[in-house]
Amino acid sequence: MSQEKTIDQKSIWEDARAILAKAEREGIETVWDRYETQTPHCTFCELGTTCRNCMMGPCRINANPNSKMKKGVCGANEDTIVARNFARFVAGGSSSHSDHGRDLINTLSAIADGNAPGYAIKDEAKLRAVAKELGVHDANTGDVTKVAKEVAERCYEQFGSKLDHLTFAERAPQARQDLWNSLKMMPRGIDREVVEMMHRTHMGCDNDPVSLLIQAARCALADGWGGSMIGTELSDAIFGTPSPITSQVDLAVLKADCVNIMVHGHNPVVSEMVLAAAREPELVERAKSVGASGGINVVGLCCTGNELMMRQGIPMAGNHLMTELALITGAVEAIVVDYQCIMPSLVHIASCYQTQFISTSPKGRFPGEIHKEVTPANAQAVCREIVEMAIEAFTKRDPNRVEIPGEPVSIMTGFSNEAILGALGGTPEPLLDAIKSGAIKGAVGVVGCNNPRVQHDSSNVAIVKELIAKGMLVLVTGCVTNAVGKAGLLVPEAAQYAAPGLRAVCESLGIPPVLHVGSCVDNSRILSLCAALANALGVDISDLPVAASAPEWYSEKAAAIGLYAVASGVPVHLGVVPNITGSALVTEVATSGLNDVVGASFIVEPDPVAAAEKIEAVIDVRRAKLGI
Ligand code: XCC
Ligand code: SF4
Repeated sequence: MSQEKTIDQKSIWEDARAILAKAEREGIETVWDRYETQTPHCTFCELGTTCRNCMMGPCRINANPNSKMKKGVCGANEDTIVARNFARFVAGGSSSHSDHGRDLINTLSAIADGNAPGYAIKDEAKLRAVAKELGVHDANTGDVTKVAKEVAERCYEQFGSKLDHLTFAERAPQARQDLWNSLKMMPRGIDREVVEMMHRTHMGCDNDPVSLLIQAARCALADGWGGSMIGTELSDAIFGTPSPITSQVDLAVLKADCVNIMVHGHNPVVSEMVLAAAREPELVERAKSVGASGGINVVGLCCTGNELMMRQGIPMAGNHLMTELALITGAVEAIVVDYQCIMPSLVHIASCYQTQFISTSPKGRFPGEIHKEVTPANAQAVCREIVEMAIEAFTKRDPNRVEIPGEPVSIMTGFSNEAILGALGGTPEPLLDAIKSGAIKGAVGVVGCNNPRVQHDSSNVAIVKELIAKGMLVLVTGCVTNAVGKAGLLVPEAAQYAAPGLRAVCESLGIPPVLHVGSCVDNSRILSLCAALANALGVDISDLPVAASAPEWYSEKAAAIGLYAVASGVPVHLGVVPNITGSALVTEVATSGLNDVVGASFIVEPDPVAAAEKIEAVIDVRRAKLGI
């Protein structure tokens, strides 16, 4: 039997605990309640040894010597089944990031066609730089709309079957590219790698666990160096490349005297336009006229929140496990969503209040929603309409049911690679010098989600504190951002918690020891930075004193990120055990065998303090090999 967790065991945060108490009082079910009813989980599924890939099954494997269930009906054993399941899981994640990237291409193309009113190319220099990389003729001097159209065409091509490698993979050091080619791991086309993954995992195709894992890595690389990288680069071109800016996190960024609009999901194409509409003076006046004296307050959740925060300084109300709680404050007029990580439970919770749940993408539909499809052509008008609906909802708010706990916490954000290198004088050399001298021991990307298996944000915060105390510069994305922001680690003053060398570097530059580099697709920024550092040093990424960590991950996308990082030569810590342990072979390959193949592997360790030590150990070995 699972044990009911106390409120304090559910989350480390006061704002979360206050609203969890409100949820109990108001009889509203949350993700933690449902987690409890679902546990203990099915052991076969946790081990990864269930297969539903055909109608001779479903099959379950029990590898125990006394068991008769050692093979599925078709004869597949636990190694094949575990590898197939993990591979499909990764394909799901790669698809999500990449299909998001595709929406940016559609938007860029529509801008070039003059069919996207309200959108623009805010960073022409970035567009031209990307155009040059993609081999666009006249990238530097051509007419900007023509260049934009060409960039869109080249990006669409990255999804197809005609290329032998993705263009952005050329950013990786030559040694890494050669390795990918020799392993048949070089990503060719983004859609192609996903389709091939689904094909290979059909009954009676690829049954070799190692071969399956190599294709899974190729599929993940197509995400990191393809779909996600396109998403990041085109978002920068359209909405501007982030530069340092201050903002706030915590539920307290909701304001009692405002029409509160929350954007949730992933794609800035929707959230940027909601923000633009919310800033229209006429709509602000209308909000005031219905009694919202503070006007309109747009706040973010999850990754689209990260996108708006990085570029516009828009505050974030919370991360994954805060999404339900944010609605239970009773202070939200509209939650506007696109896709990914949007719990369907939000529709019901919204219906308990004045909150309008508005979906905007045909790819993200929710029974009980209000659906307002947003396209590049209609976004301006539809987002205006959405803001009007929120203003109307304010008139139905019950002030007696509003509770906004806590205080906003200040943070610094906007650390794109351009901004990081810019702060250092435009080249990677000063950063490399700080790493060589040991002032900075290494760099660790701490990324990913929340998961009700783990006390909310406990591991996210603990591991980052440990790492900076060990002298690691930490880069954060996604839902970890909110965790470390609330912990006070995203401000320059947090340098006091860092090891002396790192502290001195941060103080001289006026930067935090933990840099917010964006949303989850923006993990591609970390890949590009690693590539730039490795190229400047004349080594491979697998030689760099770098690592990554996903302390509280839950999603298929996180698995894709983890695998593309490992396949790029970055060791990855996972704080939640993946469902692969039913195969000794797959577990061995993931946690050690991959080292001999790609120069990095997974470190599975639920305890954050032990995990930080293991990450440090890997980085120490790399430093010793480099002779620094
Ligand atoms: Fe989702 Fe991107 Fe995870 Fe957060 S970090 S729970 S994937 S929103 Ni992307
Ligand atoms: Fe069972 Fe094989 Fe079908 Fe999977 S593919 S369900 S193991 S028969």
